[in-house]
Amino acid sequence: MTAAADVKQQQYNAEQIQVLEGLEPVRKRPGMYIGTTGPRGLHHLVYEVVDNSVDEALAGFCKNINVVIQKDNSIVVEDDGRGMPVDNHPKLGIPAVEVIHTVLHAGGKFGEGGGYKVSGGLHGVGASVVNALSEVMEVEIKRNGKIYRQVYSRGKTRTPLEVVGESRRTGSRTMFRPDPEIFEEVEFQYDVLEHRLREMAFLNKGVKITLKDERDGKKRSEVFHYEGGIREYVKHLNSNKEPIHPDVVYFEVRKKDYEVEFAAQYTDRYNELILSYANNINTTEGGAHMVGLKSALTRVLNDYARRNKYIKDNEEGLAGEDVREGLTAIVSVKLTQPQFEGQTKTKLGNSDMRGFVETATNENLTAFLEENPQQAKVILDKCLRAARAREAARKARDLTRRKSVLDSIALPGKLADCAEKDPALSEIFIVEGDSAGGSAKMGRDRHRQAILPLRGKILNVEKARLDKILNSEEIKNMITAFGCNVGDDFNEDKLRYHKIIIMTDADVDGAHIRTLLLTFFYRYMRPLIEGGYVYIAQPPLYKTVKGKEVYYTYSEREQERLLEEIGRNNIQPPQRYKGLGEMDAEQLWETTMDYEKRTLIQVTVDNLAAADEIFTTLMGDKVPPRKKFIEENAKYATLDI
Ligand code: 0RA
Repeated sequence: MTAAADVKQQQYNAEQIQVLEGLEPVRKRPGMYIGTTGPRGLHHLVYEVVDNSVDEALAGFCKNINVVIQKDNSIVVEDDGRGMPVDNHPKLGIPAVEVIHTVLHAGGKFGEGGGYKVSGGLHGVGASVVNALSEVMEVEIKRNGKIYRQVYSRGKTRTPLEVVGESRRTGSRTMFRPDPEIFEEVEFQYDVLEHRLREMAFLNKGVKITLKDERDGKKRSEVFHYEGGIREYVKHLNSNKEPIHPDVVYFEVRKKDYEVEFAAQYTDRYNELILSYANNINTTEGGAHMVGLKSALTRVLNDYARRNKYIKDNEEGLAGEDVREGLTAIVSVKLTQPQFEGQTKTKLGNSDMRGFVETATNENLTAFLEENPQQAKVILDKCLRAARAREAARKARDLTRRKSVLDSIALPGKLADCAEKDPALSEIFIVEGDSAGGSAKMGRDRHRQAILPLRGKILNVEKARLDKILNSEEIKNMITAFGCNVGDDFNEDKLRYHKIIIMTDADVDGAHIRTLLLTFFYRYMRPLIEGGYVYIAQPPLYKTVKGKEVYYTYSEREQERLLEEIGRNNIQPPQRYKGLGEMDAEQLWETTMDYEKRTLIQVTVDNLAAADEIFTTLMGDKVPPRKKFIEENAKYATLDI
């Protein structure tokens, strides 16, 4: 560094002190800003940076966004927008780009931009937080015929903004490497970025996003670019399902301060998949836009059905669930002042969105039905069938209620219940097969562990409606044992065990039964999964005896490592467990059920769209995609939904 530059840097640092202090809290309590310092928080850094480029694209100034995972696990995000502003900030007296990167919540306050800032991840905290949590961050800006560069690290400015070259283009390029002092794991997962970037491209039609992995042995790249936007998103979600009408219903309505986009298509399925977004954020808790949409759907289909004599004057109308059966839909709103509420801040609070979405849907969906009477007929027939099935299910349920099966205190005969009455302290093992069930009953802690053996495979709920599902003996047993009922009658407060543990063999059949169970929970008892009550037990794969020592290992890799460690001589031939049934009661307790020694995998749903895709693929009708999925994922020991 030259002397002049040195002096400049020192002055610069002096002026900076107040600003620099601004990011210390982020390093002290990263969770407050990015949720977690686990993998989710790590990937969140990328979204923060990409969001800024997407905003530039939505403002109409940028078409291409390139994201690269570099060899050293650093990330580059490059766009062809106007370039971040470099002029000195009037109050702080430092370049605006530096303010963006070193002052908390400074993002998005510069320039007019000609549009509103819409994107912004769940936490919407901006580039300064990424700087605070990166071991190095570098920006390069092409603007005013020049190339500017500045380096930051751990929240601090490392070099002044310098001109490093010339260019006739404009744009911004950001590189950052997450700080290993902050994150438990700094390796990016291509699949995770792929999923979010594809979603961003669907939600912002016309924007071209590329993702490239340059790491050794992982080289991959993809382009996400959808002129049709969420229309193509719906087609993508339905690609493994059978749509019952050819056109995706689509409309877009823009007002001064907000806009709504909607796309939908019915399939021959029984479950609904409606994804809602506000400013590109997946509002999993719904909110005003979702309420407006649902009420318009019910209204429009009922009005159309009556006008066209699908329903007679004296007949009862369609319920909300009838008009949503088999529906795949996306509603995406963009607004200037979003209010996010709810437990996970994913519920849109702005009440005027309700009327706005409702009116837009009323008008446009009515127009679609009027203009496409043949498609309208297919849709109405489907809704009417759903209504009749609902009525049949209600009658069946009333019948079983009177017979006091579901609501009674009569627990299933196969259940070996625990003594504990406090659900928070109780757990239930759903065990594959009567023989393993027998061992589990003998080996368990009777005080707190209940056992429910299942015989063979349970019904595939993906291919049946609730009325048929409720006739299945195995499913009835589970519902009664859990105590919390099912479907719309589900009541979390009545749940009798706060850990529901699926224990199946470590083979293909075991995986299949596990998937059938998870599909049932996901479709009909979703709060169980959302509440974190569902777990998967990990039985061992190998037992190895050497001298007096007995070792259990849970994967091929672990077994290899063990043999390296203890040596391969003088061991009894390792026993590979083919199923839980081969273990006696004591072994099952010791390896899989003992609170101290066991490993349980908690089942979570990060992402509704991804989960729907997995269950549709695994349990649906189309064989080729299922085969492909199983081949691609066979290496993973557990189903990560
Ligand atoms: C505000 C004003 C201007 C550019 C940007 C923001 C901008 C920010 C980012 C972040 C990533 N890429 C970006 N591209 C642009 C400039 C306003 C003007 O030219 O008058």
